Amino acid sequence: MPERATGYEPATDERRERAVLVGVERVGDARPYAWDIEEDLAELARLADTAGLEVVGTVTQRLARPEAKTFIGTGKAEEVARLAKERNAGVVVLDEELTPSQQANLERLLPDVRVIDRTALILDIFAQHAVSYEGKLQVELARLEYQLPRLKGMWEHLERERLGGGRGARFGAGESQLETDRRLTRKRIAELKREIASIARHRETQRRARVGSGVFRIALVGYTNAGKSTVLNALTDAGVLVEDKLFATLDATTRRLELPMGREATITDTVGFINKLPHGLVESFRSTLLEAREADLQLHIVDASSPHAAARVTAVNEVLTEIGANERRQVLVFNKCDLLSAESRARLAAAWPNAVFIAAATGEGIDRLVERLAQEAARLDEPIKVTLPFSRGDLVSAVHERGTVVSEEHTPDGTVIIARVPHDLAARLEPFRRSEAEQG
Ligand SMILES: Nc1nc2c(ncn2[C@@H]2O[C@H](COP(=O)(O)OP(=O)(O)OP(=O)(O)O)[C@@H](O)[C@H]2O)c(=O)[nH]1
Ligand SMILES: [Mg+2]
Repeated sequence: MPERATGYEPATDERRERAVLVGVERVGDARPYAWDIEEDLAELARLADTAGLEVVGTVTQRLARPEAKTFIGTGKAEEVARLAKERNAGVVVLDEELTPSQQANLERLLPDVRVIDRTALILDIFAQHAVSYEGKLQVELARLEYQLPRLKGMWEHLERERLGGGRGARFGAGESQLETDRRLTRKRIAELKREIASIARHRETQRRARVGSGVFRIALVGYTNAGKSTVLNALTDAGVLVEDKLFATLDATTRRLELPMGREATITDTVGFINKLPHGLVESFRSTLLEAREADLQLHIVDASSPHAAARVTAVNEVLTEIGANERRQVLVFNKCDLLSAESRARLAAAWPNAVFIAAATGEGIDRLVERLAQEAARLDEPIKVTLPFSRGDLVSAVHERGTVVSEEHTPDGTVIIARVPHDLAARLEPFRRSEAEQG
């Protein structure tokens, strides 16, 4: 099977490979928070940097619709070729997902460089950052799915080199080699899907156990590098990896969290999202993202210092919709507030009145966040109406400590309390419940 998984391998020596970036500005993009081309390119440059490339130039093109055959126009492709040559770049990165034939056609127009797209770049970063067995399988699956329709182009390229570009190269032994490659790739894809499904079933069993326990479940979601892992570390002593790079976290980590009033919660940190997140990755990481879909609460962490915070909130919510996780209750948390001016903070607070403002790195606002989490957990409390005998002062105290008391009355039979309490306490109070009729 060919080793060129996505067409781009990070340089192994100290010298970073030089890359030219190509951004496409969509004319007439009517999305509510359209991304401007500068932001797109700045993000692509960060992706390229994270993947180990050195950005030596950028080219942009305004397009109403991509060219069917080559995505960018042929004139633009010539400009890219000239710049790549001038800057001695070996790679051209296009900020969109190219179809396999567009990629092959562009490579023909740019014979001296390798052409890769945004998807290949993101896939390579994921491959470099995958740590767990499951994460590695998920990334391999996404890469092979990406690679499968591109096998022909890659093979043709190799074969041309080997046979010096003779016409006959397309037929004969090579063709069957291609068929073998495709068959092996399909077989591996099927194996990976089975293995991932089996791990997902195991996780499902653990997850079910948590659902049944009545513990409040929180999922951290958000744009990559927003500070999700830092928030997890600030709330628990999870000690998970925090890094100033994109997609530092790929695996899901779940920790227990004690909330005020004796409420138990779990909080899960997982893979971050990005604008134009490749669909194949979302698919193969579906099981890891399940927690976001089933949690009682999503804590949506936003890098408040980004001038494009609002567009990123939209991008994250789009991915959540894609995985069917858009109906969960969500609290927006603006992080990195230490980097904000007072004016920007006031502006954000006015635009998002229900959001929480914190700086996870300094600990600022973490108490307020915990308080908010407790309030959110309390929303799921059960209403109860009980009569507690005077001998059960312990239960009366528990209701006061852990629940919200609506009314309390001392009667000859005991203390009659109407309150909202966590599920486990409600279960302990079950023997003392009184029906409406009894209460009179
Ligand atoms: N100034 C400042 N930096 C922060 C804050 N919180 C996190 N950071 C930094 O932001 C960067 C990313 O933080 P992470 O916690 O790794 O972000 P993440 O959302 O988990 O990112 P991925 O796992 O890569 O998607 C790190 O360099 C953190 O130190 C904050 O409150 N203030
Ligand atoms: Mg992280």
